[in-house]
Amino acid sequence: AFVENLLKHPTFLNNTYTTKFIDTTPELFKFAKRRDRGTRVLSYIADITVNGHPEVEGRTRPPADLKLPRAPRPANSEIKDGPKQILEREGAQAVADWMAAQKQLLITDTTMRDSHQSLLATRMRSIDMIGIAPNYAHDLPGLFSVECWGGATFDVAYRFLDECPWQRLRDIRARMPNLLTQMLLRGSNGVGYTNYPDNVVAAFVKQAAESGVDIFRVFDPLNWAENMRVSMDAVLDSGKVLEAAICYTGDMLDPARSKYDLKYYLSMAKELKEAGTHILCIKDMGGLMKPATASVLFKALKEEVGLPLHFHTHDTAGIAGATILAASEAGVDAVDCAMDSLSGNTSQATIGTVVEALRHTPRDTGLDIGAIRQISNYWESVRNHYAAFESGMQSPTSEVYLHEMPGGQFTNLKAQARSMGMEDRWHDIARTYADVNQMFGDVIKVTPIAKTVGDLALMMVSQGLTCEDVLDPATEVSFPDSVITLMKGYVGQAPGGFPPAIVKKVLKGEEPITVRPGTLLPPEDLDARFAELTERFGKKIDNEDLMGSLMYPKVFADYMERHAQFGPVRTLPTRTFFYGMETGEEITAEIDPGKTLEIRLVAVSETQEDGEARVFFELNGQPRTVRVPDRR
Ligand code: BTN
Ligand code: 3PY
Ligand code: ZN
Repeated sequence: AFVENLLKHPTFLNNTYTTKFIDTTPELFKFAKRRDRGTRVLSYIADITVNGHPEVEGRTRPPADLKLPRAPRPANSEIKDGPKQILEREGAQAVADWMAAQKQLLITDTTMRDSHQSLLATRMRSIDMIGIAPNYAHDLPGLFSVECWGGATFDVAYRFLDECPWQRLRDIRARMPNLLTQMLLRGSNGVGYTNYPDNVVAAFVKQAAESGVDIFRVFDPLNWAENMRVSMDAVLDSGKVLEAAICYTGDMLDPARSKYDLKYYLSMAKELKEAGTHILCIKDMGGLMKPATASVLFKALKEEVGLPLHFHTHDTAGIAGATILAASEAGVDAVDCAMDSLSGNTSQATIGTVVEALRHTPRDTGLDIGAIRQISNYWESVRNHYAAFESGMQSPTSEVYLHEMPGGQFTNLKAQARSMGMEDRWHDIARTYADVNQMFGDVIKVTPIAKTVGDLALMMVSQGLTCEDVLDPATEVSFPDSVITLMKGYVGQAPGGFPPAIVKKVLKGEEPITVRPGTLLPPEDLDARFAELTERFGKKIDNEDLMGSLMYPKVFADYMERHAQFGPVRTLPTRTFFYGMETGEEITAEIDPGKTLEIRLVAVSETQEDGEARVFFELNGQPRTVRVPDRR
C-alpha cells in the first residue's frame, strides 16, 4: 500500500520528491493503522516537553506554581431566557426592535474575541472559553451578546492553536443557550485578508449561521458599502441578525480632517439602512473616538437614521469609559466591554466599571456585578497562562491619536517589530505608520489595510526611508505585496481613490482596477473543492472544513496534518499545550464527553545516540513510552 500511495502522489509524479518527502508526507501512511487518540496526544506532550513550543520560545514564562483556571459554580441554578429566545421565537427584526425599546444600556462582552485578540495576540484557546461559558448563561442573562468568533480568531485557531474554530463556536454556543453569539466578519474578506469569490463569502456566512453565530457584525476596510453587500445579503438570507458597521477613524470634530466628518458617517449610515441592516454599528477599532464626538455622532445617528446603535471602541488612550458614557447619554443602545481582567489598554473598556458607573441612573444596565467579579476572576487566572503573549504595554497611550493603529494590530505589530530586531524603534515605527497613512490618502486602519500600512512602515524604518524617498521616482523601492494589492484596487475602491503619486510609484504605470474585486473572481466550484478535500483527508471532512480550507487552504491543510499526528490537543490544559509536563505531574484531558484521559509524566530520558529522547507516561494507569527526536 505504501508504494501504491507513493506512486500516485502528485509530488512523486512531478518527480520532485526527495527522501525527506517520505518523512514529511503523512498521507502516504494513511493505510497504516491510525494510532489511537491517547497515543497521539501523548506524542504531542512528549514533543513539547522535550523540544518546547516555538510560539513561546524566549518569552515570559508563567509562574511554575500557577493553578489551572477553574470556573466557580454559577450563582443561579437555572438558565433564564435571554435575547437569544427573542431571535428564536420572533426573528432578527424582533431582536432589533427589542434592542431599541430597552431603557438600560445594553452590553456586549468581547472577552472571547476582541479582548484577547487585542491583548494576547489572539492566542486564547477554546478550553479556557468553554470553561466559563455556562457562568455567562446562568449569571448574566441580561447581556446583549457575547462576541466570541471571527476576526483573527479563525485563522489563529487553525494556525497556532491546532484547533478547529468551528468546534469552538459549537462548544460555546451549546453552553450559552440564552445568549446571542456574535462574530466579526470582514465583509468580502470573510475571516481572511483578501477578497473571496461571492459564492465563498455567502457559503461561509450560511455555515457560520448554522454552526451558531446569531449576530454578524460586518465591515469593509474602506467603508465601501458596495463591497459589503454580498455578505450582508447572506446574513439576511440566513435569518440571523445583521449588524453592519461603519469604521470610525480620524477625528470627526477636527475641521482640518474633513474627509471623515459627520456628513460622511451619516451618509454611510443611510446607505447601510437602505441595505437592510437590523442594527448599525460604529466600529472604533483604534479607540480614537473622543467623548465630545460620541455626543454629537450618536445623537445625530439616532435622529437622522433611526436604527438601533451599537458602539464598539478600544481603551488604548484610556478614555473609552468616558466615550461610552457620552454615547450612552446620546442614546446609543448597546456598547462593547470586556471582563475587567481582560479589559483596558488596547482591549475594550472595563465592563464592571461601566456597570457601576451607570448604577442608579436611567441607563442602569441591571447586570449582576457579583457575577461579573466572579467571571473576571476566572479570566484573570486564564490570562496568567498567556504571559508569553502579553505586549508589555504598561499604560494607556495618547500616541494612538498619532498612529491610529487598531487595538487588534498593536500587539502584533510590536511582535513583528521585535522579530525584526526593531523593538527599540517603536516610536519611529509609530510616526512612520502615521506618515504612510497620509501618503495613502488618510485611509481607515483596520484589517487588512492596517497591516498594509504596518508592512510599509516597518520596511521604511528598517531601510531608513522617508515618504519623500518612497515617492521619489528616482528611488527604487521594492514594495511589500500587500501595498501592491491595495494600490491595484484588489482590496476595494477607496472613497476618492488613492493619491496618484503613490499609485503611480507602486504600480509602475499599470492601471488599478475600478470595479468591485469580487466581480473579477470566478465562483468557486464548491462541490469540486469538497471532493478534493475528501480525497485528501478522508470521509470525515464536512462543510465547516471546506469553509476553513477556502479561507486558508495551506493553513487548513497543515492543521489537518498536525491533527492527524497529534490528535485532539485542544483538550489539553493551556499550560500543557504550551509548556508540556513536569516529571511527576498529572493532568486530565476530556477527549470526548465523558471520555477522559488521565496522563502522568513519569520520566524523560537523556537523549540517546539515535538522537531521540524517551518519554515515559502513565495513560489511565498503563505505562506508555513515546520516542521523540530531540530538536533542541
Ligand atoms: C480525532 O479527534 O481524532 C477525530 C476527530 C476529527 C475531527 C475533525 S478535525 C477537523 C474537523 N473539524 C472538526 O471539528 N472535526 C473534524
Ligand atoms: C479584525 O478584523 O480582526 C478586527 O478586529 C478589526 O478591528
Ligand atoms: Zn475592535
